[in-house]
Amino acid sequence: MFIDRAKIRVQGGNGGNGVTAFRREKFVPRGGPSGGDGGRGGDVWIQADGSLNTLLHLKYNPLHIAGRGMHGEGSNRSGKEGDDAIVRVPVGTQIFDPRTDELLCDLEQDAARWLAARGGRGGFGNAHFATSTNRAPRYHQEGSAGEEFEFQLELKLLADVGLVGFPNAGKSTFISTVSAAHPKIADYPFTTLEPHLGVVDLGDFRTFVIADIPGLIEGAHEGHGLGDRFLRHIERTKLLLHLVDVSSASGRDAVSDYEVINHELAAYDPRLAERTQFVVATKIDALDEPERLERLRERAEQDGRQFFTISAVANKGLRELLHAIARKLDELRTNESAQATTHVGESLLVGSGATRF
Ligand SMILES: Nc1nc2c(ncn2[C@@H]2O[C@H](COP(=O)(O)OP(=O)(O)OP(=O)(O)O)[C@@H](O)[C@H]2O)c(=O)[nH]1
Ligand SMILES: [Mg+2]
Repeated sequence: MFIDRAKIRVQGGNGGNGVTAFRREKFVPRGGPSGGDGGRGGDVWIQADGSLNTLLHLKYNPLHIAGRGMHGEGSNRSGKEGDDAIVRVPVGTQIFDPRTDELLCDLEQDAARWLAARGGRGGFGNAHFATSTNRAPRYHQEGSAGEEFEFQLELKLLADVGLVGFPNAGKSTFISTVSAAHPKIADYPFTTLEPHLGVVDLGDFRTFVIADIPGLIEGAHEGHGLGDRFLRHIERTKLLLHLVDVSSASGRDAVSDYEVINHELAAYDPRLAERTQFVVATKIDALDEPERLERLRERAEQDGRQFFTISAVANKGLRELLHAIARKLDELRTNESAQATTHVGESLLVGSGATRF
């Protein structure tokens, strides 16, 4: 089962207590204070793990407590530190404060980690308190409690390319042909009930990640079909592949399908509707009315969108499409970094303008 929201409670380990003790040895009549310090409690970390893709494991296991520090002992022995607890989450998990909905951290990289709760300090033993005027203190300090918090976790999968389209458009067939992902495929709507990621490898270190999500239908933004909540998993993609079934067997109108999906994208988030979109006519091996294809091509061109035709089953048009995706991603990435540089440049300009005054 795929779960993309979970609430967890984290608790740093309590610090160990210091201890009051005195040296007792033969021939040492009045041994000094020798009570050691308590150990620190362990911390709780939330850490991204590339091998996970759901928050399911946290749904039924919401409490995470780090190890407590051991108490200090005689002979100036400090207590052992508590072990850290590590809460593993998929890459792309965001951590929110459930009281304010503030985003606290976005774990976008594998192995990135965030300190969620600090362990308590260990208490000092009596040896710590010995001074020239008080050589035999008979007190020690208790350890302090670890921090305790609740966090809301939300997974937004990280992919370069998102697949959108009606149920049965051929999204899962496409991703399973071009990557190692194996979502279920069948000739009924809503076969895919959860998102899947697939890595496409074009060789020469050119790889990108595609996300397949459940199909959308008219009114998805009002909860029709499976609703539009899975769109959050393509929010962070750079490019959308809009798959439209143009085969006559579909019994659907390709142009109206195309418009409905774009309408749903806009209703979910206008920025998603503006994202670079390739329009991809699918199942062209089963195309027996070419005008269906041509009408869709014209409609896509009207919107200034690149148009492709494929058949995942007959392996037609896939290579061209994949290479076009790789080129587009390169271009989008270059633009992004160029924009970042102008930003720096602009702020410098503003700075120098101000000093002229
Ligand atoms: N003839 C033909 N059939 C295809 C092609 N691609 C997919 N299909 C068939 O179309 C049906 C639906 O394919 P899926 O890949 O499950 O479609 P989907 O878009 O993932 O559907 P949902 O998961 O329900 O949203 C299946 O019966 C596939 O075999 C194709 O290129 N040619
Ligand atoms: Mg599917």
